[in-house]
Amino acid sequence: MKAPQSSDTIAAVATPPGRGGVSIVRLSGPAVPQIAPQLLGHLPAPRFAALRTFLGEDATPLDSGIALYFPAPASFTGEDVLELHAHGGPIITDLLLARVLGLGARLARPGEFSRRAFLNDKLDLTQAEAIADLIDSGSVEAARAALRSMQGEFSDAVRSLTEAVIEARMHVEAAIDFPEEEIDFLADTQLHARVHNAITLCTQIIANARQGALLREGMTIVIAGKPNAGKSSLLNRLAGYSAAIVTDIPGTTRDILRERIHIDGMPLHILDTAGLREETDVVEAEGIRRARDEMQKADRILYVVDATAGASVQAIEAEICSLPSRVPVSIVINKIDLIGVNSRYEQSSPPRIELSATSGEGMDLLRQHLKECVGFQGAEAGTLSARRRHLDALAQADRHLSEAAHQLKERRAGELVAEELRQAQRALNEITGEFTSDDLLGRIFSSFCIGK
Ligand SMILES: Nc1nc2c(ncn2[C@@H]2O[C@H](COP(=O)(O)OP(=O)(O)OP(=O)(O)O)[C@@H](O)[C@H]2O)c(=O)[nH]1
Ligand SMILES: [Mg+2]
Repeated sequence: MKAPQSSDTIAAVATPPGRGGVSIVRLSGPAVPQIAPQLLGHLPAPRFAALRTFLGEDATPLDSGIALYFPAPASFTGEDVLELHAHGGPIITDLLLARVLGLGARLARPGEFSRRAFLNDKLDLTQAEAIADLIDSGSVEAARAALRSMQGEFSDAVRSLTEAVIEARMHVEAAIDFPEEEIDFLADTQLHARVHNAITLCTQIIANARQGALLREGMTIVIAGKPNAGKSSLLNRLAGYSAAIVTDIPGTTRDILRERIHIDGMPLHILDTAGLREETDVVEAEGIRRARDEMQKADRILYVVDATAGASVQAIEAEICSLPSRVPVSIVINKIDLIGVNSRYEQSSPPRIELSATSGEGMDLLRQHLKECVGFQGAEAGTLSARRRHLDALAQADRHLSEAAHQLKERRAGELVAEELRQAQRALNEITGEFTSDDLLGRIFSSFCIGK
């Protein structure tokens, strides 16, 4: 599956553009031992920091700095790697890069160093992705989750799940190979236990990975409620500016409004929607239809209620029943300034926050609540940096495993069980990259930055 050793040598600036103390130009590939002497006088001793003059054409000095040589295979990419730590100015860096390109290296494509590390089995796909996530992380929590995945926690979890699936598969395939005993083999409680064990593992990984994906990509929160409840006012408060039109006319908002905000570095996508009621015209009807569409796709719904409307707890709960059942809901009782009560946060089920979008009182409680929803506070030791791609593959594996359990219980159809388990394994292999098309690899690595 993996490509043979690269024949060309790549180079790129590994540090961000601009001025700084140090800039690093990195090279990887078989020509490093030939390029280094022309640039540095001679090849530095492996893994020792060598202070050198970097030589241009005709041995004119370009700069002086540290050279580090990592011979294959003990390097990040698994190939011969040379790092040149020069002074951090754009001109010096460009000169140095041009020099190594002149000596036979070619400019690396985005993510090409990581791709080579992956192809040389230095890291698997989730680890490579975790490096990019670590660099991009917008919060300490996201960085921690990425670090855990980079160090292999996610891959290890997926691998032990794959092992569990393989065990079950071997059991079933043995049953198929000995058809006269098939029924007995498939009735074996040990096999049922194995499949269920795999399902439990899969559920656990999904929970941890889902948290990680939320940290990385942000939760999508839909603000919903009756007209005039103060949904747009709440969006404006969260966004910190007047993004949505607010009036006292019920039915002001019709289109979906989207804002991307950060709470202490945690990304959130907030959507304001049309108030839910028996619509009065076609435009509003379409707005409400879109609101319901977005609610289906949300990670959480903030259901806003006007505190002055005097709705009882039961009445509010009845309203919530019409929302998509799969999506968690938090109740926001808005306009407490009008009834003269203090802000409050009740960690009940569903959670309930009482606030005023106009005065801003209680907004800190809402922010705290949203952070808690992502496991942003407290010990989220298991959270692993993950992407939608991983969640999709895990969901697929979960579906096949459940189907396998069903086939096993209801029909005892060995061939079908084996096929479901095979599909589950395939989905899992896609996560770590043991079974990944070139096309997918291209998409993943091209989203990395150059020099990574
Ligand atoms: N006193 C007070 N008024 C509020 C508060 N929040 C919103 N309002 C007022 O309530 C009215 C409706 O607010 P909006 O934010 O437009 O309500 P909405 O839910 O977006 O309404 P639609 O878009 O029509 O569904 C406006 O006059 C706001 O000024 C609040 O916390 N306190
Ligand atoms: Mg509105």
